[in-house]
Amino acid sequence: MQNRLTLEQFLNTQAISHAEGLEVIQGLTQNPKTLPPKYFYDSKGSHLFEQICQLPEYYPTRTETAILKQYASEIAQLTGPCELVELGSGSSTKTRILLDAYQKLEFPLRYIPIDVSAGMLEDTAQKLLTEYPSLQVHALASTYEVALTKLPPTKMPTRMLCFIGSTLGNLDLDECDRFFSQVTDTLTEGEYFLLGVDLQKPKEILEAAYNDAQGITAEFNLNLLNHLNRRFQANFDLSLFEHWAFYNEDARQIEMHLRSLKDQVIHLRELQIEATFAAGETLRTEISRKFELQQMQAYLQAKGLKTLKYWTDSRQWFGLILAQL
Ligand code: AVI
Repeated sequence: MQNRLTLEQFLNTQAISHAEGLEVIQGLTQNPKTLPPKYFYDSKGSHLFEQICQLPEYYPTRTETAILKQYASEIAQLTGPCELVELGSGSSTKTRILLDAYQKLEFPLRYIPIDVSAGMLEDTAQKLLTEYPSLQVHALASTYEVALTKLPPTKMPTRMLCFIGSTLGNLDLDECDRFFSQVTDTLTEGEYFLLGVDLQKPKEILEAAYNDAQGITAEFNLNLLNHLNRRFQANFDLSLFEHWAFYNEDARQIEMHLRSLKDQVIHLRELQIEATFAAGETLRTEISRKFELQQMQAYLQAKGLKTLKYWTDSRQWFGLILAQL
């Protein structure tokens, strides 16, 4: 089994990269305070996210899964034999639907999962190798930006870069533009891009999805502070912050924040800084943009990615787009 798995690490697990240090210093000292959502995903955060995906209120995973189940074989037929590269692969649950479809057509299976959680990546890769006896896995423990510069040479006739789960929604417009420049620089002409996007819908449904009754999303949000405590030797007290998520209708995005319950000063020893929070002040930890299918296709087109086909569910809550460079 060993020679069917390659695992490469491109993460700074011990040393804190200069860029990350600066990012955190800037994010915690500016007004308003913000941090990128990648800080959710330590090992506990990755597991909490898996739990979120099962919540009754969190419709995106269930809806995208149903679309994939219905159309995976059509996707496989459209691309033909194809190497699957997945950004933010997590437990690869939805990817199995694609792998099944390619396997059913007797296409060779090669999968390049990319995730910042090295533990989750390795566990998942081992499980997949047992489940798919002919599968080859080349896993990259990495951020997207680095991974796209480190992709192994293709061993198949073509590649499909999968960015499902509406993770695109967690990037702001500038980040999105930079991301697509990197994607189109990485893919060669004729290669595919599979994109899953969460669509606009009534505010009540959106807000319920990010304020679940069991409080798992709140735990996920607060766990970011634990991650910072460990990573940067900080002293955040989780009981002195609360989860706050709402739909910003003008920006068409869910915003997740952590709100300080009192005036407090946080020390981040590793970065040699103090972050001052006033009572009620918030740290924005995530945006989750909600899209419109037509607009997204036009956006992709402007970036050089032509939509071959798109699919949605009966309520039009989620969209899946297959595009080609
Ligand atoms: C990973 N990402 C697409 C999720 C989302 O819905 O934006 C992250 C998440 N945050 C809270 N719940 C789920």
